[in-house]
Amino acid sequence: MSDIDVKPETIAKPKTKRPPLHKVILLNDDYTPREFVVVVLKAVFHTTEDQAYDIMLTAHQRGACVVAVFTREIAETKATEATDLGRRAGHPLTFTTEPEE
Ligand code: TYC
Repeated sequence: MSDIDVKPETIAKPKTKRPPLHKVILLNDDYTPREFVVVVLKAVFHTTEDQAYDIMLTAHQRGACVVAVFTREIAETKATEATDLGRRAGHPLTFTTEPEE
């Protein structure tokens, strides 16, 4: 065994800190057709039909549903893209983002 004393603070820490994650949240509204919400979830978030239906139904029944989590920029881009698909079709469909605790 070596007599050299290596203090913990002199040992380099691997820099593996992950970036903070942000939730994309689907908000319910009274006007967007259910099937349109499912189409948008599949197109933007690459869910299956069944996953999209479950997410849509949760938002419909509870007012909102977390769709997925991403790094901030990806979450914001996807929320904007999904909201814009609704706007272009004349629907009030809205996706927001918030940092994960
Ligand atoms: N509530 C809408 C309706 O009854 C359907 C809907 C579900 C809209 C989820 C938005 O995030 C939503 N047509």
